[in-house]
Amino acid sequence: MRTPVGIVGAGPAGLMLSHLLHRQGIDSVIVETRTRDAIEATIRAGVLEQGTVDLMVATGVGERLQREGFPHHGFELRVDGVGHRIDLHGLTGGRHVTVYPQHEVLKDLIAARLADGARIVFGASDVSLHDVEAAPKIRFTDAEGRSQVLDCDLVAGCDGSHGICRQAIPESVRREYLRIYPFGWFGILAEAPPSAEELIYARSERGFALISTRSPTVQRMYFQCDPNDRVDNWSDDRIWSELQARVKGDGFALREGAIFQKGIIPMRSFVCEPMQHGRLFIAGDAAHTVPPTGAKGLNLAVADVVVLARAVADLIQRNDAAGVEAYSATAVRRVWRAQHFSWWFTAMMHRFDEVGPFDARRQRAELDMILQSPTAARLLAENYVGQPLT
Ligand code: FAS
Ligand code: PHB
Repeated sequence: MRTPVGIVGAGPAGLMLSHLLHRQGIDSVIVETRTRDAIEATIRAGVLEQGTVDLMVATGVGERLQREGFPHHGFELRVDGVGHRIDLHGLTGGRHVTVYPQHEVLKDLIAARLADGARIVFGASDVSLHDVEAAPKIRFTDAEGRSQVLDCDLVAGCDGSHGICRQAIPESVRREYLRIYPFGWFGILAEAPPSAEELIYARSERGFALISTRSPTVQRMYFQCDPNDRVDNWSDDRIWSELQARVKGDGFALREGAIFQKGIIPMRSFVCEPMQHGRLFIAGDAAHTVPPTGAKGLNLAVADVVVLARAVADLIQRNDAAGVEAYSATAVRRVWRAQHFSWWFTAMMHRFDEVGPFDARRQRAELDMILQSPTAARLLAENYVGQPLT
């Protein structure tokens, strides 16, 4: 098989890239290890920046998002049982976020790609990259067990944080930046009505909690936990009493329900530079991961491929290589901004057992600054809703 752009991975990065290239008349083939059903059932992100929503609407895949997504014009910072609203809309000149599950975004993108006649190879195995410097090839075994070779002009590595593409950038040129946090998030999905109109980010003596949502009947919640803890150490009763303890105050209590999914999410900040080597370009979690506190992961993946799609179109259609040559330098600027914000919000809202009394009080003072200074609150709001996609 031959295609101008071979894409490894059908997550938000790979699917959005294929979609944007298609809209510019450029063919691509996606090679994905998992099945369509598995991808469309993956519980992950839940918050879309305004830029991501605007892009989906502007490129014709936002119809269901506009119908079923929930615009959130603010969120609550709940500190030791007292709620403080962060007015995203007011503090950012009318911008907001939208709650719309990642797997619904993937369903919309896959449906659109297939309707446009795209080639998505689901259920591939033994995926490997070859000669990414000059004449890239993606070798894989398809779902029928046949070994295949995909010749490409360019390869986009959109295979997530545990994929193979990043490793194709030689260690001699690859620089990796890593921060591992001393805690994880215990995440649940529960059949329950919403406990609040907007998301609640809670900081308590017992640690962080996030009260998020998926729909009027399904709620998503997280609490800070020991990263090495085990899910089966936590009965549903123990989970609810822990969540209630972290948000209790001024008479507020969570509306409980049957928990039907639970898992522990590791927390780390990671960046790989450069995000390109020869004719290989990596995007999304393949190049960087953020702690989910700032809800940036999916949105950063989309931002990367907006830059990459334009650069690839310039190269293929106008023989102008400036964009692809500057891809990494362009994309990492936004990546580091989001890395800082995600670290800052995480550091401010989580409990760090190993910090001394000075840092504990300083952390609290930083939070008070957000609660008392509109300028500081605006900084939080602007980063939370995200920068417009260039
Ligand atoms: P993905 O990991 O989504 O996709 C990579 C794809 O590549 C997968 O389909 C995988 O099967 C495939 N693949 C892997 N190896 C392969 C190989 N060798 N060959 C072929 N295919 C291969 N982000 C937010 O913005 N907001 C949130 O609220 C949020 N919450 C999160 C909650 C959780 C629990 C987690 C884990 C993450 C969360 N994130 C959030 C971040 C998350 O959304 C990621 O940033 C996003 O999925 C990144 O998208 P991709 O880069 O496309 O990678
Ligand atoms: C989620 O709904 O999964 C979610 C929301 C906000 C975050 C992280 C995760 O910051």
